[in-house]
Amino acid sequence: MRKTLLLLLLSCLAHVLHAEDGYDLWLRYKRIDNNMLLTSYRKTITAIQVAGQSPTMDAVKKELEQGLNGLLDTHITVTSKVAGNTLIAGTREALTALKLQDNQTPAEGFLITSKTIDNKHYTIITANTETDVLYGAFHLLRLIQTHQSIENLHIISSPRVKLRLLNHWDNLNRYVERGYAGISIWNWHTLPDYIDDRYIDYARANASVGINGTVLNNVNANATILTAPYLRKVAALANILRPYGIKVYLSARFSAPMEIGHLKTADPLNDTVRQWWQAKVKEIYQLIPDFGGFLVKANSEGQPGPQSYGRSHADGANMMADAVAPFGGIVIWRAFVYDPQANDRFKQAYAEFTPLDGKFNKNVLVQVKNGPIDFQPREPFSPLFGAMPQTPLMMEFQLTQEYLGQGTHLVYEAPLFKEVLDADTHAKGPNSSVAKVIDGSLYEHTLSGIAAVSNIGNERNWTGHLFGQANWYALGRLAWDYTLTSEQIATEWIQQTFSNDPAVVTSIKQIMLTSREAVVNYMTPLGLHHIMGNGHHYGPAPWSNNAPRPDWDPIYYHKADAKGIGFDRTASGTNALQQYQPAVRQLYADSNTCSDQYLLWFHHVSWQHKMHSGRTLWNELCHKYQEGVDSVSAMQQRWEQLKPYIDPERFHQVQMLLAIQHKDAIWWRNACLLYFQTFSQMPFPASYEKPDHTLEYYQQQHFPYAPGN
Ligand code: BDP
Repeated sequence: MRKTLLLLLLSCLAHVLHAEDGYDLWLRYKRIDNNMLLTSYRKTITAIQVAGQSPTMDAVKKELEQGLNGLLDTHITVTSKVAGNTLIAGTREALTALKLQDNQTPAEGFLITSKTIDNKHYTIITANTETDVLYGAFHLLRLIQTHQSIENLHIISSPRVKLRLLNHWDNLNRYVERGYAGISIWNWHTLPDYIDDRYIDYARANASVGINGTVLNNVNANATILTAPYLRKVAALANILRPYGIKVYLSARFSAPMEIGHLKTADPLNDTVRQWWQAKVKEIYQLIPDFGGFLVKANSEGQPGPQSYGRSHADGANMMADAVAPFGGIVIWRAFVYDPQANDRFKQAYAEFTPLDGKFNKNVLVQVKNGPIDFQPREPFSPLFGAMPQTPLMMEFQLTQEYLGQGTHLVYEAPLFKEVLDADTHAKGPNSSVAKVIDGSLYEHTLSGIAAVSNIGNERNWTGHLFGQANWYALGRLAWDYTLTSEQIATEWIQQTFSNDPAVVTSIKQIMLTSREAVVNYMTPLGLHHIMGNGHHYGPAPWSNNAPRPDWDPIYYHKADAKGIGFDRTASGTNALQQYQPAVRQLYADSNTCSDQYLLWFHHVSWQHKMHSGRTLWNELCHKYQEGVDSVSAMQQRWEQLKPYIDPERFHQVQMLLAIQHKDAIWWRNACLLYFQTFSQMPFPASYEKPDHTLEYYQQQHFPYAPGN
């Protein structure tokens, strides 16, 4: 009781001093609130020495100073003399000059080690590159933020994946497609002259989790970004991000040679077109010598592409790859394609891309969404993973929660990412996980990458929902090391963002770790998918049947009728299952053995079908929807109990959003079940709360101004 009161008092005091608005993300650097640890940290590090001078080493010094001054509540000495109890950071080369080099420095990544020389204690961060030293500095700060001992360190950490990228879907007018956190952080109007502090803090946050590249603009690209005035703006951002090891990439519109180059064609095999791209690329590299390359969405959802000229995706990608190759650039070509004529959208990307395996240039990666449809709450892994051995495939995840409750639902996505990365493709026998395809190890590719559609906007706390920050954080951590568990990542994030109090950590972790299954259950349980509202994708609309294309309509996906529900993708249906290896196919092929999670992804199942639980499918569906709602109630209750331990601003914000999430979960449950009941004609089980509105009521809800559309 006394402890609670004291905590309350302390938290009030902290509030007066500095309102917590979430801007500082996981880099809050608050004074260590454990005196024993604080004393030990202060003893271990009394000074810092940063070897070498450069914009990156200046960033290392600034971050260590800011971090240690805050965490140790001290004024850390910056020294140039080697004295005891010093934290020394520098590249291997710089430390050789100090006679401190260590031959365990990894080729990529960093080494943090404690050393005693002449009875003096040193903590040394070293690496081959300055950026890797910066990653090491952030790692050391993380150790302190998460209350770990730093007296006797020997840490070697190397990234598993080379390209760790954010994809901004930001338009030049600052509107963010599928963005729920305000408008774009890139203020194109005031660039290149005005440099918002936010750009620097964005760079710090990314570097702190190892993100090393960013695609600044929407894949539905506007060619204007490739004009000279905009390239100068891009160059200004590249200059800010460079010291933090972040390369800039651009989404390129395939028809740019026509739109801004005034050519008659964008045919990738036309010489004038090729010359246009070569000149454009030269212009870019003159401004941005370390420009990363292009991301391209082509012949997808109305975007221009090589197929308009009878050419293949490989022809298009290679033409651009040829242009960037002399400068060390790459092309990331998206595999997100589907055709309204096809009988199953699931099969499309595989059908179009597998025949092109081996036809892409060396500096092309094909970027594949995690699942075959589109970032749904749960999808089986895309069958392309493991099916293009000669092509480096890059993972595309979505941080912005287009299909996961958008800006108002708390959904921790690491379990979703892990589920996909850990899935076994069986492409080269067992243990051929998607992660091994992605990191290049399965087929010995040197290029490898993970990208995620950003959830960042200009809202004060960056991501709109405070817990969206955890997804950004998790993306970086997993791209660096996908063997980390969702729980480890959540723990770190909570400790840095909220508190190291074990009770607080356990409780928030519980909320986070149950949140993904909750959203699956209250939106699309048992393998349902794509049953949200058309266009804006907000809320349930399983009845929707009038989109401009059949494959944008929910009825295309759930196929509910008097007999049952679900999409038959077995041999008796579209046979999409054929695209997987036999061992994977076997997991899903039989509706009696297929796991509940994927049942309606692959089978049209009778309402009376007996589930593993012993319930009928109909009752199981009701049960799952109810379970989803109940999970959100449990999340709310847990959050309420955290009130004394969390600053009032962030507590209240999350509290209000959880209330919306609860309301929305009930809405999803009721709307979906009332609609599916028109087919099943079966009663709701007794345990299920009766809907408070009619189906017609739900069908009449319209959201013309839902954000992000
Ligand atoms: C869909 C989004 C759409 C994107 C598209 C894409 O609804 O806004 O443009 O993906 O990834 O999920 O290109």
